[in-house]
Amino acid sequence: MTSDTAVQQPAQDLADSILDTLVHRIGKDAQAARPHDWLAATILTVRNDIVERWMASTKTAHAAGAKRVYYLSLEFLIGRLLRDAVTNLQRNDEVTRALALHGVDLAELEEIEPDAALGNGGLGRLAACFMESMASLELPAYGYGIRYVNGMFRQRIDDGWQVEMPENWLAHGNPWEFERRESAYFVSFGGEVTASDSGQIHWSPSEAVEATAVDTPVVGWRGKHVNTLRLWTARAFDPIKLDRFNAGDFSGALADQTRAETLTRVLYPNDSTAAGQELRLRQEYFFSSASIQDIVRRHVQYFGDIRTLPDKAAIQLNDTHPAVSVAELMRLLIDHHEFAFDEAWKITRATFGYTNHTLLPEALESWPLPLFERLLPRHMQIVYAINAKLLREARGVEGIDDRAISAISLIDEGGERRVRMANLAFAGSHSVNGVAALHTQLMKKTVFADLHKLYPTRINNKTNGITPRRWLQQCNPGLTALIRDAIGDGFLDDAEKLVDLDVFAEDSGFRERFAGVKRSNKVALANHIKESMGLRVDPDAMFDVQIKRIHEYKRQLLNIIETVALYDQIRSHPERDWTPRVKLFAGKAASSYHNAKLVIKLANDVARRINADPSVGGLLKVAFLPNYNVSLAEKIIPAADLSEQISTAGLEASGTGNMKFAMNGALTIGTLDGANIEIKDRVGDDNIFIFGMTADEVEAKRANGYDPRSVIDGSNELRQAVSAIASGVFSPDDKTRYAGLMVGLYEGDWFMLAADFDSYATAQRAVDTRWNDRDAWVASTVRNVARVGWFSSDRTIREYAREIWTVM
Ligand code: 4GP
Repeated sequence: MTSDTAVQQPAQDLADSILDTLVHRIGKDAQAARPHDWLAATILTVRNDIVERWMASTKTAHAAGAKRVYYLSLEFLIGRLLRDAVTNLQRNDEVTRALALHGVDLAELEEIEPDAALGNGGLGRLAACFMESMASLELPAYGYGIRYVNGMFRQRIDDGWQVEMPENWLAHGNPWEFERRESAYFVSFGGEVTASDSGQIHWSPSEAVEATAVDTPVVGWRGKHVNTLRLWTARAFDPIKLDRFNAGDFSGALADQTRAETLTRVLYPNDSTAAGQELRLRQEYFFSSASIQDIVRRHVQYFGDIRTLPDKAAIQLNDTHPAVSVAELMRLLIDHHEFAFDEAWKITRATFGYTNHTLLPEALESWPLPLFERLLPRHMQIVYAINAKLLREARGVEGIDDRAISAISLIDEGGERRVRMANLAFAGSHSVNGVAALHTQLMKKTVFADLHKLYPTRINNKTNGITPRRWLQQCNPGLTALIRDAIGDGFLDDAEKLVDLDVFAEDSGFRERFAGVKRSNKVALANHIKESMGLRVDPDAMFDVQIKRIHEYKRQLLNIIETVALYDQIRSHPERDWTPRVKLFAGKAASSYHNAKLVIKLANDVARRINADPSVGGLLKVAFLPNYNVSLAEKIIPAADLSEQISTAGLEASGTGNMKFAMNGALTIGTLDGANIEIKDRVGDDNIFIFGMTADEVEAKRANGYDPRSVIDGSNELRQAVSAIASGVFSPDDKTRYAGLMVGLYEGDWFMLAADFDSYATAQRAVDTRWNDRDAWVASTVRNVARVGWFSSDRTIREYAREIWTVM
């Protein structure tokens, strides 16, 4: 056999298998097959390989009696899976060649795979990175969540406005998943709790749904280990009531089924209406209960004694959404396993860990007590019992006064009584962590100050990370190949080895190749922008990017106002040597978040005006790319030159986009917020553009009375930009569209855009200067890539594994 045929052989075998799958599983022949058929056939074929590794992983974990990690999250923003699986199995070339034998292009198939968007933003994407890292580090782990039929909405931009369309990722079925009918549990709601004479507690619920497991394999790097993402789907106990059906009441006959299906129908809605709130709490309990029942069942089956649960299971609560799990485990231990309260509490605390992802007050979940009690009467009793114990403990601690007691309490007594989920998660966990150093420090000082006084060793930090497989290797193959040429393969297994690249910042030949990779990524993105929105952008201009959820604290508005100011400047001083820039925005706004939606419209209005103005022609372009999701991020990030991380200091818990950009050779312009601080510490002050107030300065300014009006009036550029927007320069069709938004800046400016504006604009001009020194710019970008290997989620997961879960 020549070496050529040796290479060809597996591809031919694989091509045969894919065709066989196409015919026998999909029921099409090669002539009739549509791209989605080839996609399904390819996934199903690759999946065979994965399933074998999956079973082997499970058997090994069993045989070793290994402790398992359970990551409970209402969100998993996993994105597309084919490229992830094929790269992690290192079968890219083989699959490409096999499909080519059928005249099919793997890259085209990858593009039509739906983007699984079972999450809103940061904490959901983090969960997906963590799942991949846990598999890569060969830690036996399960992710538990909900299999939403409709994930994050699809964003359409109509005349500049966001329009939310349902996302239908399951339209063509989902070849990755396995439904496990045998793994089903009842999850109950409502009813009443009674106690027998002997004190035996009995909960008679008024309603029950069935939770069925649907499993997706998660392939680790080099395919050495495969874990499970177990998502629950809801079914009515009695799917159709035949008596009603026969009586002609068709919708009544199906009412239970509809009610059950609603539970797992959509990614949690805004909790602005009472009905929405109830659904959200139902979703939280539904998936928590099913997951805890599954964990307890598995433990008893393998290890017999439930007392050893904390030795064999570490349950991590991804924010407070699964916090009711604490009460659910207590219920099972007390009511089903007949433990005394204190012993149940000991087991529970030793098993749970809780991660907080935001200090924003509106995101701290609490449930109206009557609602909680109506839906979960037994859990309400347990919450009261936990609270009694907690407050007894607190009363004995020096320095804890009545004010502190009421802050520690699981029940918020100010106004309408509410159950505080963060306090429940905190009390029920042995570890409570923040997601970046500053955030953790602020947790201790603000929201959890009193709980921290009570349990001073419980709060710890685990700075976030990103998986370098998806966020470097897969999304940026050009850069990955260049790095391999320079420093070898080691960084693929240990991202911290990227540091070997540092010396190449000094190598002009390398810098040129590095810049060449960036340029071709920019050409690819420019083509995508041209095709998707008809806008031509120059790949030689600086790509200045802000992509993330649209939120006032993230300050897209600051960026837009600075863009308007720059536009003014370019027109007023056309003789200056302006740096050509393309300002790119993308992100979704919560459907009920009025100001965020207005910011999207403003970005689009500003873009329309600037892009049509020949006087700034090649110097400034603005684009708002619709429907931001994981796949779009994978296209944009490798092509970015400048990464905008400009939140009001103290408000962005960590950020993970900031890490992805730096790892792909973009320089950051940012505030001293979240993980930006740690990025700065690693890349060095010369390789990042920091501006604005620190978190302490923000706090002090707020305390001392901040007067935005005087700040705006004191800054020419800012005042002019604000007044242009307010007076309708960018909205001639509705001149007052932005008046309110701008008045908001004058009268309150809670997020302190005005206070940071001048410093931001100055930093932007420093960016221009550096850009114009090409060698210095590219050297800085190389140093960014070299120095951010620490932000691999492998490092983060190792820290969780050693310090919280004790599984390493
Ligand atoms: C996000 C935080 O806003 C972000 O800073 C952080 O990087 C991410 O979690 C992961 O820790 N929070 C959320 C949320 O997504 O829903 O609160």
